Amino acid sequence: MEDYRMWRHIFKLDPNKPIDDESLEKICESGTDAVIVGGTDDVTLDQVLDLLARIRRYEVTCILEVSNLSAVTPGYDFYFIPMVLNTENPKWLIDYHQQAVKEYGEFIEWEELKAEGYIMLNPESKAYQWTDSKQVTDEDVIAYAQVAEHLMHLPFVYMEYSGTYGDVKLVERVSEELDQSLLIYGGGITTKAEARDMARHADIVVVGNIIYENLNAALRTVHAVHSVEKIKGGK
Ligand code: 1GP
Repeated sequence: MEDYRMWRHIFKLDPNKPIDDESLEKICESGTDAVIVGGTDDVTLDQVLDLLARIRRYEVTCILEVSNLSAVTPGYDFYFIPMVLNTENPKWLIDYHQQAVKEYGEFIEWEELKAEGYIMLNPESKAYQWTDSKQVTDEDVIAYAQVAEHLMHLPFVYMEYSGTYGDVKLVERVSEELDQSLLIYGGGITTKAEARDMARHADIVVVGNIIYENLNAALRTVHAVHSVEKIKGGK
């Protein structure tokens, strides 16, 4: 199985946004470490199957980020399971997960599942609003990251700024707290410099929207991320 602890760059494809074959080929052959298929809502099984079949023409590791139980299919390399740490509604933290296991537990290959402790940080984003997330201070964020690592032993902590570029200083502070959980940064990356600045502190940088707005700019982030060393060791 892929050593996800070595990954640095991931492209996230939104099943609700069309992408032509040529662009998809460029994404899959870009040298990125993995491609995530994931959207906030309205994700259908047809879309998830269609992207799976098209991405499977290439060698790249292919991940489904599960947001909707009716849109899950076998065949992906990994299934990333968001657990929203700063939600006000426990269904986004644990209830949907428990219900899914109750219903499908016997089919689950547990080693393909990886939990992501999400910290939603852009109140304007659909993901933040959809998951009933609440506003948090920097100290709250640090504490959530500590809970994720020390109490929950999650493989990933995901600082989710979806749609807006985040606070590099805060990403750096969270990074300094984590020794075991890998830090994923996602949100608003449009340039090489932005990608590089986050890659100095985050283990993994996720690039989403810009794929659909400026494909070449998106492709340039792969090399940008791979060309910088993460500052803090420990992992
Ligand atoms: C979204 O974190 C990802 O879940 C990436 O964010 O779409 O803003 O790049 P962007």
